[in-house]
Amino acid sequence: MVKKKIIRKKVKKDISKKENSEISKMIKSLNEKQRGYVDLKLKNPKNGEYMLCVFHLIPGVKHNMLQAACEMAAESSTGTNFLVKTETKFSKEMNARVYKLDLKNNLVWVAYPWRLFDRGGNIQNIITYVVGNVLGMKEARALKLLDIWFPPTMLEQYDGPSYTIDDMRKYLGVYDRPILGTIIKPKMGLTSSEYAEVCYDFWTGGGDFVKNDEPQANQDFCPYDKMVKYVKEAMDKAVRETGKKKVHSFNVSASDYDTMIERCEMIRDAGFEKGSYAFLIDGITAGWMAVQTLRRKYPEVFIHFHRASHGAYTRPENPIGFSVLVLSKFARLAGASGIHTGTAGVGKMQGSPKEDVTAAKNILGVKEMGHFFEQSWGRIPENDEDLIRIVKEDHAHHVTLEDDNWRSMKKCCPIISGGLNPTLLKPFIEVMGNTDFITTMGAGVHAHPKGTKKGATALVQSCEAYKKGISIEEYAKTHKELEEAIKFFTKKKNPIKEAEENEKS
Ligand code: CAP
Ligand code: MG
Ligand code: MG
Repeated sequence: MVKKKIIRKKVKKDISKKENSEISKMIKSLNEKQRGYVDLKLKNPKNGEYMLCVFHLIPGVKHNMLQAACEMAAESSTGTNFLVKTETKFSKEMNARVYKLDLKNNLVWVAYPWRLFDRGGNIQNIITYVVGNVLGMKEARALKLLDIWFPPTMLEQYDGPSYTIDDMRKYLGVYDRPILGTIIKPKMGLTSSEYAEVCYDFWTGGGDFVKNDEPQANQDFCPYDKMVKYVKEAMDKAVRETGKKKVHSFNVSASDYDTMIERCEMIRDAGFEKGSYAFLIDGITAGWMAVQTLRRKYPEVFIHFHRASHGAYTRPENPIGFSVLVLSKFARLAGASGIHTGTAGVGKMQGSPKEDVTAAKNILGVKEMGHFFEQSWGRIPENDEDLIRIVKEDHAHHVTLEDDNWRSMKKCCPIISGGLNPTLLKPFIEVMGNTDFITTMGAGVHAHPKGTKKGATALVQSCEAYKKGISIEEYAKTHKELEEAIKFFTKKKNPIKEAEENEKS
């Protein structure tokens, strides 16, 4: 055994020696401009000055790995394709710098002075830098931002979530289980009253939470104001009949700011009590400005980030873009109360436990390991007077550390959806490892042989079975709706095996 260890150690040492000599050759190949964007001896990148990124990078034909990395660091911070005469001593201090390389795995670590970014906490600005022009650069055949790390002083500039799943749990009186939700289906085409009918059926079947689907807006066959009105009536009726609080997440995405706000105000004027409604925003297509506007204008509302179109950046087979983890971390920074993080391949969407569960855990926890960085979302080091002074003096939009020395960004909850059904709830919880999420099942409820109400009841029963530690098959013997769901939805293959096979493929 010991012999094997020594050999392994020796092999590792030889590889790093070989890698180091390759890197020193690459350093010599850099032109004057590129040399301004590398510092492989950067002391303590986590000193609080830098936001750190890890990219997967495959260089274009004309560049070696380090040259391509420096070109990418330049274009994503202060530079362009030539060294300009207008550079100053200070502007060079704002250069992003490549500080680590892993040639074997095509990985590049880049430190961004976070003073580069728009003060007051602007996510759109950061994304425009680090996954903006660079995604179109010839110097990179593959460029994907895999993980990102924010220093405590930078975190202080960002809102983070305000109304969280904990507040929703208090409102609903739902604690030790996922919040059980649905998306009304068909995705589009119901009239406002038909839409509200389906909400009523789900809520009286035992469900907690209903969301609009991502394309819901002000279609002529389902006018927004009527949809809001009828949903309110349906909710009031369901609350009366069940004695349980209910929540509806309204899609407020719109063509422009005023229309988005008009929709938010329409919902609030319809008489929904605080906690009974959430604002859903198509964060990728409506944009980060919309997400942050909702967070800042409505801190007492659950901001629900739907991520339609994210696949263009995040699908594992895409060589260009960013990971689900990165998207989810940005959503927490922006102040989304919850974001869809995927079903780890258990549902219908492409995904994997490694990708989706890592993202889900990183937006829930106060300190979590990502793909490369351990991100603490909390406590500024009390012993670091300088950092605290800078933060206090900073003219950011909100003063921090004024009267408390504990400052943790609140949790952003995973919203788990996409091809799930009652037979997949337990398998997903086992992959996830906790029940601190909202699950929304569309077809998984409305395709139930006996319709929405029974579909909701089957979902509730599958959750009851999980809580009792009984298999759904066993529980179905005395719970008809679940029995019918199992018959209808059961896939031949085990969903976990399928997820693992997906991951390998
Ligand atoms: C789910 C869904 C959601 C997806 C989005 C849909 O419906 O409404 O938009 O969950 O994917 O339109 O597909 P089903 P993700 O439950 O009928 O699949 O959650 O991965 O962002
Ligand atoms: Mg949808
Ligand atoms: Mg999903």
